[in-house]
Amino acid sequence: MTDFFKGIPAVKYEGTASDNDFAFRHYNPDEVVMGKALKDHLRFAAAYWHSFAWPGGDPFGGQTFDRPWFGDSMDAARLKADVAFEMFQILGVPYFCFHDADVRPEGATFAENTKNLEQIVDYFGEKMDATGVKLLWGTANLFSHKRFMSGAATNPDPDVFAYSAATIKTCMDATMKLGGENYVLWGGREGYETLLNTDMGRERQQAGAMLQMVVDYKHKTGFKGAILIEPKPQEPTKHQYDYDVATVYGFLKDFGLEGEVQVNIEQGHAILAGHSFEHELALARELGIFGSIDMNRNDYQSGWDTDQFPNNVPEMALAYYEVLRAGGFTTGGTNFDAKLRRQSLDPEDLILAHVGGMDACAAGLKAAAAMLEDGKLEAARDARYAGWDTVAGKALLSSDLDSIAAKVVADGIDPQPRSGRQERLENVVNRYL
Ligand code: XUL
Ligand code: CO
Repeated sequence: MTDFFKGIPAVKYEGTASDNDFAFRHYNPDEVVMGKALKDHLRFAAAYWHSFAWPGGDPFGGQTFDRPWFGDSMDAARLKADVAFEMFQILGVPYFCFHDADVRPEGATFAENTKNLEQIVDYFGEKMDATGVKLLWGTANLFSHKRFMSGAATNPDPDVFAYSAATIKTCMDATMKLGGENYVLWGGREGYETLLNTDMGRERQQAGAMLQMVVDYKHKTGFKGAILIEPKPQEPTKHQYDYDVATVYGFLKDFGLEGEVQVNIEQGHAILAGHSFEHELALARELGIFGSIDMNRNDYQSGWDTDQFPNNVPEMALAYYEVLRAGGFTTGGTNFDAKLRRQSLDPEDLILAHVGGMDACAAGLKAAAAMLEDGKLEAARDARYAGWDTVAGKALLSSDLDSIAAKVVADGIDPQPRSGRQERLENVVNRYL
């Protein structure tokens, strides 16, 4: 045991009447909702990078957090792992997620990086066995080191493509060794700063070739997890290629990989793309590529990726409504890709941030389940489209313009506007919150 979280008890469910800051009010892991325990619906994961690797900097100032594991040694990496697993246990999160660079010191060479990663993976393996905490997904950080400043797969320099491919292999190996349920690809700097120096056609082909290699490696190794792309429209580059769910789907179709790769949708990225989170979730579901979610929230005033812990229950409810309509998670889960504010210095801030986020998600999911089970919204949706379930409605979609024109004249078709009843439906939603 380290003493980092000294005095902080394991967080338990105490219900809405509780006055204890270190208790869940809504997240009762074993409570059954729609035939499934809440913990199995939500599949919470903590993100290693924000909670343990981020020093608290922003564009105007550097490190604010003073953590005993900051430093570039294997000892520091092991201490970081000790504290991380203590947090997972205090919170009762069943999963975690990591990038290679979050968990191991940067070596002088690629081989040294790989050795450092393998050592820490073994250390994780022991801790996972001892605690029962599992890996939701692993990924490669192909964006922080300066070698990736012009991209990874989409770099103009083939050596960077090679270095990136080799790094992805080591990270997929690490993920598989730890029984990870997904492997994520967020295109950190796969985009451009200016078209004046960018060959977009080439870069797109390079990204397609890399993704094909990832899929080939999955099949070659027998990895059972899902390969997930995480869309984001901008930041760090001015224009990221994996802009949003629709763009990623177009890319997957182009390379024939739409049956192989799904998406990890992040709340804040959806907002940056000018969408709602629920829009991105619903579209992924309709396209058959829904995989997992990164849960956080952006400050709507700031226009950048603030990665705050979620606390807006009405938004969570609409998001989990779409997750439930997708049939819930299979390999995916709810990863807190969220960080503290840089003034939140204390160990307890880290715990309470997660407690609030987990509770907001649980409250949202329960509201979403009640909305779905009561069926009012779905009944209204079905009624709105009922005409398409008639014989005449169905026949239209396989007809032709000549026949339809003749039918409109013969039947005297004269459509009458009908209310979309939006306010009524919004009022219905509010009754569950
Ligand atoms: C960046 C982001 C990443 C990915 C994993 O905005 O969301 O942390 O989730 O690389
Ligand atoms: Co993310």
